[in-house]
Amino acid sequence: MNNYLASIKRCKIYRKKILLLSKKLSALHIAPAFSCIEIVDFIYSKFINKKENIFIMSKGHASIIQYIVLNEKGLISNKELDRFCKPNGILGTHPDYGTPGIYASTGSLGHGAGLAVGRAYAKKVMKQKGFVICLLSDGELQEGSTWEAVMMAANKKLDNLIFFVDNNDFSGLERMSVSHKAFYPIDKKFSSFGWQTFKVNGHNYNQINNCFKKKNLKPKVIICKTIKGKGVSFMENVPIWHYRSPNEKELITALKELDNEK
Ligand SMILES: Cc1ncc(C[n+]2csc(CCOP(=O)(O)OP(=O)(O)O)c2C)c(N)n1
Repeated sequence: MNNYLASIKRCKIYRKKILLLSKKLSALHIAPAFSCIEIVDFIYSKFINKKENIFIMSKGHASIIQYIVLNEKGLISNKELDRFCKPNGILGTHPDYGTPGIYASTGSLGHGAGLAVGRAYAKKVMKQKGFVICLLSDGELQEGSTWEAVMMAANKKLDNLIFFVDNNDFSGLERMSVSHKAFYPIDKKFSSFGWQTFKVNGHNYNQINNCFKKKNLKPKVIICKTIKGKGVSFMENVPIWHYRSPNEKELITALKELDNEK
């Protein structure tokens, strides 16, 4: 099976696992996770198979997809996954440094970019191999700290740094294109700071992969156009699913939809 089809297959399984977990838990942030599933899957299949690469999930509220992938890789046990957000469990709503496979505590939006730049710079200073990859939500681009990090990365010529922006156009309950018109075009903001930019469909493995055909010469950002809640029709672009969990009937409908998806 080629990489594209294998990714589609894995992502369908991840979506179903998240939906099934939502029966036991209410703090899952399903739509934020569904929007970046293909991106996280790409990052883990392409980069995190190499020890020297580091991934920081800056949009920490979507942690469940990172935990699911780490569970697939055997770093997080089924028992811990079942105890997500429960007393005595190690998995919080937001990722914590020290949890197996987690390199930074995130969740306070706007902090992951600075942490990633610091790590990438440290790699340069210490002459270490590998990339630092950071996944940001588009809402995080409202944070000044993100842009301080973007400037620093360009100044230090961090060609070992890759940002993915999950551009689902929602920040919480609001559409960015309505509430923050000046925010677009995002790629131009990054290129004006000296970054190499790409724009892709963030649900398409091949399009994301194409951004890696050439060698990195400067910090790279991939603006991924995505759909919040992608994969379940009644969740797509419906703000309430930022934090809501489905009831029994909705869960059955959602699982059926994923099963029938081509
Ligand atoms: C600094 C900070 N302010 C507020 C919040 C509360 N919060 C959690 S998610 C969210 C918005 C989510 O929108 P976005 O960041 O674009 O993520 P996505 O749409 O991908 O879920 C907010 C405001 C937070 N986690 N951190």
